Amino acid sequence: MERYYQPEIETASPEQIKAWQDEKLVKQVRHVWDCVPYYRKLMEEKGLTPNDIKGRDDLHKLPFLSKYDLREAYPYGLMGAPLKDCVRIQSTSGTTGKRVVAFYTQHDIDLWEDCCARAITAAGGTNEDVCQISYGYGLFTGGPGLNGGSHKVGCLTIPTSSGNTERQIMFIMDLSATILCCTPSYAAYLGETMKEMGLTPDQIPLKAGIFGAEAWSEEMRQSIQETLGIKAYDIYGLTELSGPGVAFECSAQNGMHINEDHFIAEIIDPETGEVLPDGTQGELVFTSLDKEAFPLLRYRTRDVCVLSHEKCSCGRTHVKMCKPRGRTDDMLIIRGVNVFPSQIETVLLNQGYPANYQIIVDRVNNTDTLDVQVEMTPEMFTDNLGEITSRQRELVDGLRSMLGLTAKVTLVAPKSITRSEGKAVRVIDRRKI
Ligand code: DLL
Repeated sequence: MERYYQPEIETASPEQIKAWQDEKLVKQVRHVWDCVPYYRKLMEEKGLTPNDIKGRDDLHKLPFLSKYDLREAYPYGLMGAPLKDCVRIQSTSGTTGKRVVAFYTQHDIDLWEDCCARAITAAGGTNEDVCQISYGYGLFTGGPGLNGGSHKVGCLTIPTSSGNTERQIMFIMDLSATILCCTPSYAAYLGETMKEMGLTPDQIPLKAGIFGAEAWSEEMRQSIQETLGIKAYDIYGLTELSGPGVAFECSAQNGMHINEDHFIAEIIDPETGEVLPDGTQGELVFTSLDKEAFPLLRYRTRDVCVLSHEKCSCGRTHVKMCKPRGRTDDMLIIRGVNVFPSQIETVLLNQGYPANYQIIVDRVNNTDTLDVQVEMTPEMFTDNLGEITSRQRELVDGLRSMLGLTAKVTLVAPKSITRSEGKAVRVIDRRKI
């Protein structure tokens, strides 16, 4: 039986959801106009006033916000509530320039934790569960967000934070943790370590995992599910909008429901800004409807995604987003070909390799080079050169048919690629240096 944390919201009719969004958007635009001079100016430049926005159908008229604006307005310029009403900041590192700093009132934290509680409940969590949170705590939103959600569901919460793998495993085993929350790359590492310790899936008490904060393929899901003997659920979010829980997966495990009572999602053409129809791939844009302290309208995430309004078997009615296929700024252009790291991961895992790899891009004699370093599993490890060469050739062929590019593949010894405890660093692009 499917369980919901807030059934009346999560299974509301599309008409009801639209009515909520219409009403909240009108209020939010007024709030931003009154409290955020930075955005008011952007609206004025387009000749808009709050009266032009009568509901969701007018959303496309509003100007976009992007990381550029966050940097311009850093730190307080996009704040929508007086400092005295704000109780928290969270922050994430950007690849360039200033860190992103987001603000929260107590109301904002409450709604954020509700979203995380919905995600935990969708993964089967109840107050009978022991939920270990191995996302980082601190400025990163993963730990604090899921911690709050876990409390709301009533789980016994273990706030281990990330790192100290031995202690993580000790707590999972000693306290019989049933739900694990961490990045998928760290879940894979925990699984690998437990396997080496001789633990079989049936000896591991975990039943579900809530993994996100970075891209991970379906193949990686299968592999984590098998090693840990769990169901692995995806969770999506970003600091600018609150953190984890903007969208989460349900029992159908094929896309994440976006919490549409709090966020309106759009897919746009990243080049032209034009709104694209359902089922078309493009850049994901979010409007937050209830945030008081950091009320972003039409925020461009740079995540490449597809939305679907197809009916879901879990009974939830909120729109689903697919696993992000990469970021517009993650996409590598190698010899003119668009390459997402997730495509490379799919080929590797399909051929039985673990998700421990690194992609090194360089430019030699004015030509881009793509070098994929892949770890062998202990079972594959051999000093038979012929065997290694033939394995490498198989991977080169697989990558060529996926990407239309010839890559150099180097097989490396098990455990030789550094493991991450948070978001994994998969790509080293030396062309920028
Ligand atoms: O990563 C929030 C989070 C914490 C989400 C824990 C899920 C679990 P940021 O550090 O601001 O916030 O990074 C946000 O991470 O724009 C995506 O590019 C990426 N991302 C987040 N979740 C997923 C996911 C947190 N499930 C950025 N799949 C986003 C793929 C994800 N990418």
